[in-house]
Order: sequence, then C-alpha cells, then structure tokens
Amino acid sequence: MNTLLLIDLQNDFLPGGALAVREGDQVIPLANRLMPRFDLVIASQDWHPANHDSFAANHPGKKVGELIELASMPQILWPAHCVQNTSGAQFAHALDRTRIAHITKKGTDPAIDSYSAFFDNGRKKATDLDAFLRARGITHLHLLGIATDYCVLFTALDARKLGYRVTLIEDACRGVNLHPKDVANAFDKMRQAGVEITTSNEILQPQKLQSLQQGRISIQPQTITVPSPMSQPIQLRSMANAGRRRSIISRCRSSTMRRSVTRFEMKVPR
Ligand code: VGL
Ligand code: ZN
Repeated sequence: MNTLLLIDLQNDFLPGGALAVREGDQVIPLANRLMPRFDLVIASQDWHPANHDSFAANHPGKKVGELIELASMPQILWPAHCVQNTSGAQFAHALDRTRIAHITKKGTDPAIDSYSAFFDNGRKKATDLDAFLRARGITHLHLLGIATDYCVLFTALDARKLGYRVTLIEDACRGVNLHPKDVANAFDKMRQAGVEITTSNEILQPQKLQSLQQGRISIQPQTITVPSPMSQPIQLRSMANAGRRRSIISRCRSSTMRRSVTRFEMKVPR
C-alpha cells in the first residue's frame, strides 16, 4: 500500500508558533495536494506533557538552545511546544485532516524526548507506528514534514533501520537549522542510510518532469522543482526569451546526468 507519513505538521512548528520553523507553513498546501495520491496517510504528532524535560522553562536558569543531559543523552532545550491539548499541538489549521487514517503521538514521557515517530531518543520504548505498518504489510514509506533536522531525520533513519524503503519528499520538508549546516547534514545522513529523495513534482506531475528532462517540452511560466543531489531542491525559473529557455533545459539535462544540479542553478543567467 502506497503510504505517506506526515511528520509533525503542527501549529507550534509554523511561523508564529512556539518553536517556529522558517517556511514551515509552506509544507501544508503541498501535503494537501500529495495526500490524494496515496492509499494510506499517517501523521505523527509531537505531544508533550507541560512538565516535559526538553523544555528550557522546566530547568530554572537554563536557556533555550542550551544542552543538558536527559536519560543519559545530550538534550537540546526547546521552548515549551506541542503541549498536549493546546492549540499549538493541533495539526496546522490549513491541513486537510480528512485523509489521515492514523495518528502516532510521541514525546509523551516527560523524562525523555522523542524525535523519531518510531522510538524515543533512547530507543527504549516504541510507539505504535511500526506495529501499525507491519500489521498492514507496508514496506515503503513516503515522508514529509517538519523539522528536517530533527523529527524527519530521526524518523527516516529509524524507518531504514527497521527495514522500510523510505522516500523523502524534499521540497515538502523544512528544518530548524540551529547551526547553518544542520539541514544539509541531515540530508547527507539520510542519503547515506539509503533514504531515496524525490520532490512533490515527481509525484504530482511525473509525465511533465519526464518530458522536460527529455527536452520534449519547455518550462512553463512558473517555478518547478526537480530533485537535487545536494541538500535542497532547486528551483528552475522560466525565462522570458525562448533561447534562454532552451539553454536552461539542456543544461538541466546534462547537469542532472552529472548529478550537479545545484551548481547548475548558480550558472543560470538571471
Ligand atoms: C521537533 C524539536 C523538538 C520536530 C520536535 O518535530 O522536529 N523538534 N520537538
Ligand atoms: Zn518536541
């Protein structure tokens, strides 16, 4: 069964939320368009009690971003977020919830954090997710959500360790980037673990992308996203003049073959 896993699409991770992730809101319309393409949609929900030990406010004198030790592991202190039964913990208001067949809650134990939707950070306790998927014979997961460098990363790595085929929809993820390279490093780690990378366009418009890559059609007057071997999807912008448009397409083809699409984008005249 064609399965999509939505990671933590909750108000607190959107701009204006308690742990706001830049452009987190841009993931929501993509999730809404992608859901109808899957037979099964599952969502994870960060679901902390108010006394959760990952919250800086629960450690007098400590600040957000500081490291403490929790359950014998380094733990980043976060602003209080996704507190059970608060509006911040609810799914994004713009998210179409009607297709979500199952919700996996995580982070409920106040004494340990849980970035992965499968296990707590100490891998001591499992959530219901693996059992749910196994019971249905699911072996391949498509993944999107927030945050790339925490919950998406740890969920993808655990899924691989559990033997799932994992495909990440890279333009439908956004990260925290506490350190500037965190998101890029997260993509590297996932790739090294055998996570496949795709884009929403490849799922929503597969024929169009194929034609574009084969040079049979030109780029429409809009922005499209193609899979990049680097950390972030690249955007190809259509140009006003036809000659340039042709050159972009041909460069796109050769760069894709050389797998250096990100460098290609920097060469495009603007
Ligand atoms: C997350 C930090 C703390 C996430 C959750 O959803 O990526 N990050 N709790
Ligand atoms: Zn959390």
